[in-house]
Amino acid sequence: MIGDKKVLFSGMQATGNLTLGNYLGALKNWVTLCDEYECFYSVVDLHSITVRQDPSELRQRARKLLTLYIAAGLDPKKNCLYYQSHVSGHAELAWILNCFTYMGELNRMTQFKDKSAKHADNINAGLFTYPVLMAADILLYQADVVPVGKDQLQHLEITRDIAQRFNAIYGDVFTIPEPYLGKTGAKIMSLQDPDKKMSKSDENANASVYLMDDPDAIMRKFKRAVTDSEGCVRYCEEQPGIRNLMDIYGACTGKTSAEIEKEFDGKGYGDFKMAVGESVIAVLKPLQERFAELEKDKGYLDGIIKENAEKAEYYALKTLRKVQKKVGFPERVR
Ligand code: ATP
Ligand code: LTN
Repeated sequence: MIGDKKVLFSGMQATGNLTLGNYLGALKNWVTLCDEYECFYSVVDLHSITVRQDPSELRQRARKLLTLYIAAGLDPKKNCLYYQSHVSGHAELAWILNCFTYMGELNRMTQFKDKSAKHADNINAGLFTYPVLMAADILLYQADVVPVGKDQLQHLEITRDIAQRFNAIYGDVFTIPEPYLGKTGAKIMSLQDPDKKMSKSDENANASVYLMDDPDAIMRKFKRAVTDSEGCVRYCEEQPGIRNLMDIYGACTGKTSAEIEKEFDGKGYGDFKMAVGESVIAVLKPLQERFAELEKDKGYLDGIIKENAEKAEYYALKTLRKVQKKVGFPERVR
């Protein structure tokens, strides 16, 4: 708890361009959580180097992601938005937690198996201990809740195991985090294959709408979106493509599927796709404008980055000092 609020932690990697899925499924909902929770959202750049990165590109992407957090509506006065690499406690706690994590546990992580198959030429120890760093992120802030996608639930489970193991030895040091299962956003599917999640690492650019796409690109992608064969706008099992477009339209306009069916009664896919494209453009336009303004204001952003890192560091150090004492490191003489 911080004050009378529970703590929420989440992070995103600055790899790839954010998609409409990331926005409607995560960011848009994050914006609503700061009244109820004390929120920390990190750009997890330490995690990013588990895969080889071009340094200047990584730096640019990280700044872009942090700017996007704000452009999407996360108020940096109410949410702590910061770079993981600016708070050294993440790496320090990760080291300690490494000594409380078993090889066997890490061997079971499916993301490690997937990523090592994908990057067979660079199966580094960081990739293997990635979940321990993630545990450190979460435990450092004594987070109560962690909003994550399904693919990260296994990492949250190991975080809980590590925290419980540590607490069993040293007493109540860490809060045991829960996955955040509150009002989650729509799961947005690929525009080219509605059985697959829209994902920023998809190689087919037509499969995803990126948050920075211009109106022409957005309309083009929706016109090309894979639809079904019934020819009508109806929310049903047999029409995964149309269902996905209805989810997107609903998330952008606030309309229910019944309202959408009524609105497009007697109309074909063409009209509907145009309307979906326009609704997405209307949602992304203010975000893009705000992003452009923020990018120009270097001084403002730098100020936010510094202030938020200091705030994160304050809470991180509180936990780290406690942990260091518990494991038996000598006290600091000031
Ligand atoms: P990658 O392709 O690199 O795995 P991703 O686009 O799948 O990335 P993540 O970085 O894993 O996205 O996830 C960031 C957040 O966005 C998570 O909270 C996740 O649940 C959410 N998210 C990602 N894709 C979608 C989607 N298609 N629909 C809804 N939410 C999504
Ligand atoms: N592994 C996560 C990103 C991530 C994270 C975290 C999410 C790193 N640390 C802590 C929640 C809490 C991912 O790839 N989506």
